[in-house]
Amino acid sequence: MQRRIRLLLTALLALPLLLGLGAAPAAAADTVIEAENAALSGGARVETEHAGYSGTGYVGGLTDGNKGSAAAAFAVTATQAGAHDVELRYANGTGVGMTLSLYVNGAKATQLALPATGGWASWGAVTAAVNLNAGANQVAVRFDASDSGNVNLDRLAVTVGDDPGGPAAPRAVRAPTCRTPSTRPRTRPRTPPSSGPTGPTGPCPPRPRAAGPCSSTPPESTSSSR
Ligand SMILES: [Ca+2]
Repeated sequence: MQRRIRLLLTALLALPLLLGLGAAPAAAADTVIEAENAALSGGARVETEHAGYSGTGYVGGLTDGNKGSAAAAFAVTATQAGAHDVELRYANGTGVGMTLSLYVNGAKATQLALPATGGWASWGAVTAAVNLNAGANQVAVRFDASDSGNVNLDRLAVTVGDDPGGPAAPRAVRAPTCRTPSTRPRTRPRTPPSSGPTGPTGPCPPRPRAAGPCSSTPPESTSSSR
């Protein structure tokens, strides 16, 4: 009998996994925009020379000759305002770390550090946390004069992230605590009560009355629960 119960419990525990409801999946990007579909300017251009890109190509042209002008602007629609993670997939075959600048709605958000990826057909990704407006936003990757550039851009993925800069998340409401015992030393031992709460802390013990937990009001005359 015990074995059957154990088997039943095992089956019940495995059911969500079988249905794909188990561990939370890795956060899927809310929006993925291929760089080749972004608005390109300043010499940035669509290329397909190096393999491994997603979509139909990648954006090149972020070369020294276009320093200070090359840019790819992505139209990002956010379902909610606040913090988002922006992941840029890129290739840096120069062998050294490079940088580009990330702009959100025209304001510089951060300078992206883009480590070498080991080759032009090897792609890596960096993630930056930015705040987006609800609705339409422009997220732009620019080769500023202060950047070293010289990388290729494959795509941008945007995911709703934690919200360090936004309004504080509501704090969990603490469970009501039961009556606090007096801290005064007792002069004589107390006869244990026949019923009712005795523990100094922890969740409220079940009470037979209809009144809510830890209610300080006297119970109603009716003793039946509603
Ligand atoms: Ca691409």
